[in-house]
Amino acid sequence: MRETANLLPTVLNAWNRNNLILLNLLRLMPEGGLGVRPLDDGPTIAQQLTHLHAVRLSLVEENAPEFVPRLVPDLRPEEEWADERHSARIAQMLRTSAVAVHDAVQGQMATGEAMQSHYGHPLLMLQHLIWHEGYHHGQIKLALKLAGHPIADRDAGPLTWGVWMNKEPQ
Ligand code: NI
Repeated sequence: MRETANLLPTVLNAWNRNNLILLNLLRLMPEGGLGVRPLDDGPTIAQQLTHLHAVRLSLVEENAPEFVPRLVPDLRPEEEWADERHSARIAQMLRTSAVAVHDAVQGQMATGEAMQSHYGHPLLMLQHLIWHEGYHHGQIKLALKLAGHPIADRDAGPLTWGVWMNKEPQ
Protein backbone atom coordinates (compact mmCIF):
# COMPACT_ATOMS: atom_id res chain seq x y z
CA MET A 1 0.00 0.00 0.00
CA ARG A 2 1.44 3.35 -0.99
CA GLU A 3 1.64 6.24 1.41
CA THR A 4 -1.08 8.66 0.36
CA ALA A 5 -0.90 11.03 3.30
CA ASN A 6 1.61 13.44 1.79
CA LEU A 7 1.51 13.58 -1.96
CA LEU A 8 2.56 17.22 -2.04
CA PRO A 9 6.23 16.59 -2.92
CA THR A 10 5.12 14.45 -5.89
CA VAL A 11 2.71 17.11 -7.11
CA LEU A 12 5.33 19.85 -6.76
CA ASN A 13 7.79 17.60 -8.57
CA ALA A 14 5.24 17.30 -11.41
CA TRP A 15 5.10 21.10 -11.57
CA ASN A 16 8.90 21.30 -11.80
CA ARG A 17 8.86 18.71 -14.58
CA ASN A 18 6.24 20.73 -16.43
CA ASN A 19 8.53 23.76 -16.28
CA LEU A 20 11.57 21.75 -17.34
CA ILE A 21 9.61 20.59 -20.41
CA LEU A 22 8.85 24.20 -21.34
CA LEU A 23 12.53 25.11 -20.95
CA ASN A 24 13.42 22.11 -23.10
CA LEU A 25 10.95 23.26 -25.75
CA LEU A 26 12.76 26.58 -25.76
CA ARG A 27 16.09 24.75 -26.20
CA LEU A 28 14.67 22.80 -29.11
CA MET A 29 13.36 25.93 -30.82
CA PRO A 30 14.65 26.12 -34.39
CA GLU A 31 16.39 29.27 -35.62
CA GLY A 32 13.78 32.04 -35.95
CA GLY A 33 11.15 29.88 -34.25
CA LEU A 34 10.31 32.47 -31.58
CA GLY A 35 9.00 34.78 -34.30
CA VAL A 36 6.63 32.21 -35.81
CA ARG A 37 2.88 32.95 -35.60
CA PRO A 38 0.30 30.18 -35.93
CA LEU A 39 -2.10 32.71 -37.50
CA ASP A 40 -1.40 36.00 -39.22
CA ASP A 41 -3.13 37.94 -36.46
CA GLY A 42 -2.12 35.59 -33.63
CA PRO A 43 0.70 35.89 -31.10
CA THR A 44 4.22 34.75 -31.90
CA ILE A 45 5.69 31.77 -30.11
CA ALA A 46 7.76 34.23 -28.05
CA GLN A 47 4.53 35.97 -27.01
CA GLN A 48 2.92 32.68 -26.02
CA LEU A 49 5.87 31.94 -23.75
CA THR A 50 5.86 35.35 -22.06
CA HIS A 51 2.09 34.99 -21.70
CA LEU A 52 2.67 31.79 -19.69
CA HIS A 53 5.09 33.66 -17.43
CA ALA A 54 2.61 36.53 -16.97
CA VAL A 55 -0.33 34.22 -16.22
CA ARG A 56 1.67 32.40 -13.57
CA LEU A 57 2.60 35.65 -11.84
CA SER A 58 -0.96 37.02 -12.08
CA LEU A 59 -2.40 33.91 -10.49
CA VAL A 60 0.16 34.02 -7.69
CA GLU A 61 -0.54 37.71 -7.18
CA GLU A 62 -4.29 37.18 -7.04
CA ASN A 63 -4.15 34.15 -4.82
CA ALA A 64 -1.08 34.28 -2.61
CA PRO A 65 0.47 37.75 -3.11
CA GLU A 66 3.14 37.27 -0.48
CA PHE A 67 4.89 34.89 -2.92
CA VAL A 68 5.21 37.32 -5.80
CA PRO A 69 8.95 37.55 -6.36
CA ARG A 70 10.75 40.85 -6.60
CA LEU A 71 11.60 40.86 -10.26
CA VAL A 72 14.33 42.64 -12.11
CA PRO A 73 12.87 44.85 -14.87
CA ASP A 74 13.66 42.37 -17.66
CA LEU A 75 11.61 39.66 -16.03
CA ARG A 76 8.59 41.75 -15.17
CA PRO A 77 5.71 41.04 -17.50
CA GLU A 78 4.83 44.71 -18.04
CA GLU A 79 3.03 43.58 -21.11
CA GLU A 80 1.38 40.19 -20.90
CA TRP A 81 2.25 39.21 -24.46
CA ALA A 82 5.74 40.73 -24.66
CA ASP A 83 7.48 39.75 -27.89
CA GLU A 84 10.76 38.91 -26.17
CA ARG A 85 13.08 37.28 -28.69
CA HIS A 86 15.99 36.46 -26.36
CA SER A 87 15.65 32.85 -25.50
CA ALA A 88 17.84 33.14 -22.37
CA ARG A 89 15.64 35.92 -21.00
CA ILE A 90 12.47 33.91 -21.59
CA ALA A 91 14.09 30.94 -19.86
CA GLN A 92 14.95 33.13 -16.89
CA MET A 93 11.35 34.39 -16.72
CA LEU A 94 9.99 30.86 -16.76
CA ARG A 95 12.41 29.71 -14.07
CA THR A 96 11.48 32.62 -11.83
CA SER A 97 7.73 32.29 -12.19
CA ALA A 98 7.93 28.52 -11.76
CA VAL A 99 9.57 29.03 -8.37
CA ALA A 100 6.91 31.61 -7.43
CA VAL A 101 4.10 29.16 -8.25
CA HIS A 102 5.88 26.32 -6.46
CA ASP A 103 6.39 28.40 -3.32
CA ALA A 104 2.88 29.85 -3.38
CA VAL A 105 1.29 26.42 -3.57
CA GLN A 106 3.60 24.97 -0.95
CA GLY A 107 3.01 27.95 1.35
CA GLN A 108 -0.74 27.89 0.90
CA MET A 109 -0.85 24.15 1.53
CA ALA A 110 0.94 24.78 4.82
CA THR A 111 -1.75 27.24 5.91
CA GLY A 112 -4.50 24.75 5.09
CA GLU A 113 -6.61 27.51 3.59
CA ALA A 114 -8.12 28.05 0.16
CA MET A 115 -6.46 30.47 -2.23
CA GLN A 116 -7.46 34.11 -1.84
CA SER A 117 -9.37 34.73 -5.09
CA HIS A 118 -9.91 31.55 -7.05
CA TYR A 119 -9.61 27.82 -6.40
CA GLY A 120 -11.03 25.96 -3.44
CA HIS A 121 -7.70 24.14 -3.04
CA PRO A 122 -4.13 25.29 -3.83
CA LEU A 123 -3.41 22.20 -5.94
CA LEU A 124 -6.13 23.23 -8.37
CA MET A 125 -4.08 26.30 -9.29
CA LEU A 126 -1.17 24.02 -10.12
CA GLN A 127 -3.35 21.68 -12.17
CA HIS A 128 -4.89 24.63 -13.98
CA LEU A 129 -1.45 25.96 -14.91
CA ILE A 130 -0.21 22.56 -16.11
CA TRP A 131 -3.33 22.30 -18.29
CA HIS A 132 -2.81 25.84 -19.63
CA GLU A 133 0.85 25.27 -20.42
CA GLY A 134 0.21 21.91 -22.11
CA TYR A 135 -2.33 23.67 -24.31
CA HIS A 136 0.22 26.27 -25.40
CA HIS A 137 2.92 23.61 -25.82
CA GLY A 138 0.73 21.95 -28.43
CA GLN A 139 -0.03 25.26 -30.12
CA ILE A 140 3.66 26.09 -30.31
CA LYS A 141 4.58 22.72 -31.82
CA LEU A 142 1.76 22.98 -34.34
CA ALA A 143 2.80 26.53 -35.27
CA LEU A 144 6.36 25.34 -35.95
CA LYS A 145 5.06 22.48 -38.07
CA LEU A 146 2.80 24.77 -40.11
CA ALA A 147 5.71 27.17 -40.62
CA GLY A 148 7.81 24.34 -42.03
CA HIS A 149 10.14 24.10 -39.00
CA PRO A 150 8.84 21.06 -37.14
CA ILE A 151 10.69 19.68 -34.13
CA ALA A 152 11.30 16.02 -34.90
CA ASP A 153 9.66 13.53 -32.54
CA ARG A 154 13.02 11.87 -31.95
CA ASP A 155 14.35 15.20 -30.61
CA ALA A 156 11.25 16.24 -28.69
CA GLY A 157 10.46 12.83 -27.17
CA PRO A 158 13.33 12.51 -24.68
CA LEU A 159 12.98 16.16 -23.60
CA THR A 160 9.21 16.15 -23.16
CA TRP A 161 7.57 12.75 -22.66
CA GLY A 162 10.87 11.46 -21.32
CA VAL A 163 10.80 14.06 -18.53
CA TRP A 164 7.38 12.91 -17.36
CA MET A 165 8.29 9.23 -17.56
CA ASN A 166 11.71 9.46 -15.92
CA LYS A 167 11.63 7.20 -12.87
CA GLU A 168 14.49 9.01 -11.15
CA PRO A 169 13.46 11.65 -8.65
CA GLN A 170 14.18 15.11 -10.09
NI1 NI B 1 -3.26 31.10 -22.70
